[in-house]
Amino acid sequence: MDLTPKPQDRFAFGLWTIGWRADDPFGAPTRERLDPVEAVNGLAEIGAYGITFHDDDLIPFGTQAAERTAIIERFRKALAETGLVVPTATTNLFGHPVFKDGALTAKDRDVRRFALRKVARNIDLAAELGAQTYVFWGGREGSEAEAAYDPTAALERYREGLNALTHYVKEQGYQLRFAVEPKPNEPRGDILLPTIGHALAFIQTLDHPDMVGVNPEVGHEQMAGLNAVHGYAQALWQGKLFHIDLNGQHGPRYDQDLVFGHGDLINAFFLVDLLENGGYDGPRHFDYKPLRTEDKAGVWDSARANMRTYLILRERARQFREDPEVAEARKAARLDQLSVSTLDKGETVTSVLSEELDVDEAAERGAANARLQQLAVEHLMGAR
Ligand code: ASC
Ligand code: MN
Ligand code: MN
Ligand code: MN
Repeated sequence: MDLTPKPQDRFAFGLWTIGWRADDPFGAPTRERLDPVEAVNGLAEIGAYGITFHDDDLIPFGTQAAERTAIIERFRKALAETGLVVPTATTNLFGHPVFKDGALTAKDRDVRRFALRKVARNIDLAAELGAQTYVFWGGREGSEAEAAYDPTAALERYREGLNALTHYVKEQGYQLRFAVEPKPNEPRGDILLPTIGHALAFIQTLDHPDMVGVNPEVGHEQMAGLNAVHGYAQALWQGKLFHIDLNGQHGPRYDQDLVFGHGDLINAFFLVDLLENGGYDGPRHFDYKPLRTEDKAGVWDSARANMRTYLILRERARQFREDPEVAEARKAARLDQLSVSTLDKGETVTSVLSEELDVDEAAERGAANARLQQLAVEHLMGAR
């Protein structure tokens, strides 16, 4: 099995992932800041094709203009030297205390106007660096105190903000699409657009719904107790899976951001199967956090681990689909029938009114699901 990542695999990492200093609510950072140029070089070395960033990951909040230009030039030079690309960028609208009660949906109107400027400025940079997708993760867009909140008004402000920013992108002539990233909670007690489904419904209310899709994160759906594969599948089916965050999570608890596959491995297997066979052609972007226990070597081990897991699962999924016993079990489970329309062309409900079914006989038919699932698990385990 060839586990060497290639540029055509389109593996990408956030600068904030390998660069995470591992500070948590209970403890100080355990690692030094990672220089963005070192990040670019390191990612190129391990076979990634892309790097993504929040504005503040690259250019610390409050950096003056001359210094900002110098940082960008240094970064750009490293990209040119390594061939690494920036497929995606995003805005940090959660770190600075000014965003403690929201950004695009803050009750404080001055903060909302500041947030718009912060996004627009980084959109300019993203476009300059050739990004195709711009992500919106509304970490602080939410509440803990219901009495001090108005979710309807907040949704209206979220809509206004995203509309204004799509207008801005069009005015500037950029080729950027937006991707909204759902998350149910953390850092807020409750976050707006908590799941893929909420985000998909919200997007349809925007001025330019065609420009806006989703950027689901495996762990975020699992925090909501949902099946991530089904959420990604619905987004893909609706033409809205613009971008993805891959990582690992163990059920509904704090956002673990584990290495891809280090959480629910069975769900990860079926997710790779979906992405590889369902027509997703965007970057395979990892949004994970190297464990707080790790030193620099451990950080790079964990970065490689994400790609290795993906490549192994891709190969296992391929073998699963090529196994003749699986093909036969899929047929026995009537998976092929699910792809056949219920009514023939030209038929209406009236057409079936006179039909009869022996319901006792039909109710007795086994669905043959268990055998197929075990075949999948055995392929996943490398037992076949
Ligand atoms: C993002 C994104 C997240 C958060 C988180 C920040 O842009 O996709 O999940 O920010 O990684 O720590
Ligand atoms: Mn997360
Ligand atoms: Mn994410
Ligand atoms: Mn994250």
